Amino acid sequence: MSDTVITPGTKGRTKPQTKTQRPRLHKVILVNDDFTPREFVVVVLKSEFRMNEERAYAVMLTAHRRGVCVVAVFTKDVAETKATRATDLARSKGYPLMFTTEPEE
Ligand code: TYC
Repeated sequence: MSDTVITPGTKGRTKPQTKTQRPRLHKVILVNDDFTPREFVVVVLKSEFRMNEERAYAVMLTAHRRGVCVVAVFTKDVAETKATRATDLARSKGYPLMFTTEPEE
């Protein structure tokens, strides 16, 4: 699919106007739960989202306190793949930790 939209030229113009549309970005959201250990959340954020310890801890704590935290934004495919990988990793260790995605406004 092309990201370039050709709009019809208006009267008197010879050149059509072109508008380049950036792909809409999607947020990956970390959801709090009562069971996943804090340390494990930090491990997942570091391994799947390439965060350092300090950043991963801050994101984990925000989700813990507020219920959710935006981890990062990506194109739709990348956001969904990363959210699925991170959630599957938690599931493979028996934790209910969840990552979701939603389009940015
Ligand atoms: N609330 C969890 C606990 O107290 C830790 C946690 C933080 C879990 C963030 C999920 O997204 C999360 N063990």
